[in-house]
Amino acid sequence: MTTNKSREWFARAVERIPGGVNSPVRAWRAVGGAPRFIARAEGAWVVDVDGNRLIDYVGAYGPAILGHAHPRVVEAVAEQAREGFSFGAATALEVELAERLGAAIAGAEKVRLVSSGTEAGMTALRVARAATGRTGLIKFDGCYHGHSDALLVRAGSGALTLGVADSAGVPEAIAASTRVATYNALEEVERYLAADPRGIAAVIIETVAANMGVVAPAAEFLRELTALVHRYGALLICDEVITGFRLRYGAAYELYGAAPDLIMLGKVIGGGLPVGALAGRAELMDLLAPLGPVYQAGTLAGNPLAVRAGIETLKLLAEDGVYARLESLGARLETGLRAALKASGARGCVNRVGSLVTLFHGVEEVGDGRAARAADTAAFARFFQGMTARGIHLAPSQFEAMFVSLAHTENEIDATVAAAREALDEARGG
Ligand code: HOZ
Repeated sequence: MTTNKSREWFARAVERIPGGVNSPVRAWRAVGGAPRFIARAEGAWVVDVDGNRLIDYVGAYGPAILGHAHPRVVEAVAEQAREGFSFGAATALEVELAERLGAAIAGAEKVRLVSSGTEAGMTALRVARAATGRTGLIKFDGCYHGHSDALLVRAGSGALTLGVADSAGVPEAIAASTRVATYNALEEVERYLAADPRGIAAVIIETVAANMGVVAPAAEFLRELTALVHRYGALLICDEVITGFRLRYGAAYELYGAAPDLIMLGKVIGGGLPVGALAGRAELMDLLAPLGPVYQAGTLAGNPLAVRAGIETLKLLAEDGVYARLESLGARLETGLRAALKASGARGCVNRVGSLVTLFHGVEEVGDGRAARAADTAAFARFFQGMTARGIHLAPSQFEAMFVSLAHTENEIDATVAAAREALDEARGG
């Protein structure tokens, strides 16, 4: 498959855009070569500027749960565009989305719409600090909550892929307020809390980690974490930017017995347009301006096009059988990838929760950030090249999930598994 045009565009891109990309996760530095430039996408497929069609598992890093350009979402956005793009004023649409989120998520008594998951995280932390009068934060190694200063410590996603998990430019004093615990290790959280019982404002966690590859919370971990955090008067923030409305209609934390005070949302709730949200208990959310003293704002917050796309997406996700279908497609991919690993004799393991899947190379089991970092990234790079050559579009990192959508069919999953089998054989020199 020729990729000349992608390479030409990349050569132009690097002249004007740092690294040629507008988000580091899109770079191919960890796998080698020039990134594919995507011209369009439909259903489970993306088409690059050279005209190659590929089965897509990037899924826009999460939003594309219906597949790309679902006709009903396209129509809703087009209809809204004719009414105007942005007003800088309150709209009925924002109320409708906030009501839908509130009805679907226990604990989302009030909702503030923002434009990205990063803003949701930054605001969550500010509210938590204002509410508790404390500054300390505990996060988990390998979890990623956007790129605000305090949260870019031992971060996952592109920061992990590119080896900049502790970003330059974050003031030492801010980074020092963040403690990092091992995902699934309750005793480490307890140690931090006991060492500074009145200093920790919040503990923030991805309900299911999906920015160090997919790592599920251990049984009872989130329930026990909730009790522990509250015992010390701190707040629990569940980051549901990836998992919200992906693993069930609502927040995933309800599957695991957690009871957060604040909830971060994004991705699916914007249907592929820029939307994030902070939700939570009313008395905390009412600390936000204009009611309270915590300032947060955004020219495009609650943007009508984005909110309309989100509402239409949620309506489609509320239909019967949606999450059973995603579970069944995810399970088929998991089983197929496991069989491909076994048949090729390659070392690795497959982690899956619902429609989030990761094949870790070179390791037998991954349950936390340290185990994820032990994965064989060189083997992943070879696998990635084999998959892209066979028409399978993966994120260019061992540490990003594969996102299965409702537009994928059994045929596409099976073709992916067949490609994986060949790519694994090839990567081992078979
Ligand atoms: N959480 C996303 C990927 N894991 C972020 C996407 C991005 O940084 O562009």
